[in-house]
Amino acid sequence: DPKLDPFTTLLDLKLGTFDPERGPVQVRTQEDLRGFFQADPPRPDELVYRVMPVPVPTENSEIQCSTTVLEPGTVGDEYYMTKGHFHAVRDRSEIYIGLAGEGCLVLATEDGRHRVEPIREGMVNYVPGGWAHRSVNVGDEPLVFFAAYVGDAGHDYATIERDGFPVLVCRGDDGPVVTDNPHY
Ligand code: S6P
Ligand code: ZN
Repeated sequence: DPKLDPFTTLLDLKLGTFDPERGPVQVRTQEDLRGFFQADPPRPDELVYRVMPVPVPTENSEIQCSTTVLEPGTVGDEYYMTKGHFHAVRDRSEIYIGLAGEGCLVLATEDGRHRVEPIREGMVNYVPGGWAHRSVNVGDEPLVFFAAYVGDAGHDYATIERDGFPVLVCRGDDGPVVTDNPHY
């Protein structure tokens, strides 16, 4: 017998909000990102991003989805970004769809390969299993994207907190600059 009943929610394609909301909104402040940015947070209480979830059972047979709204800003030279994670079950994949703003998706494998892909309205990013992923807001407006991923993927933040990503995305005089992470 099916485990779930069908449901429908309305996604605001500009704001990334769901109506009705399906689950508790996750809020991440500068303080929550201490240790992920190179610099200490200058304004610990300031909002960096929110995740709006559509919770379903965390099983391989389901598809989780959520939207992320990442504010514009910097800590030191680094643009506001998500913590970033590997999926706890390493081979689980994910799809992002850009809804608003201007962003970068930084991806890395455990053996240190990396890629930087654009996130923009209408762009579909494929995140294959085995690639850690972090989104970065390189624009002046909120970066909004929709994500769908395998239900039992889970999140491994500890590896990123310890090692970081191979590259940093920083504000330069003529826009974003991708540099090697000296602490990786
Ligand atoms: C989940 C997916 C996104 C992120 C969200 C926040 O697999 O990749 O929904 O959870 O963008 O980023 P993070 O790294 O704090 O989970
Ligand atoms: Zn993910």
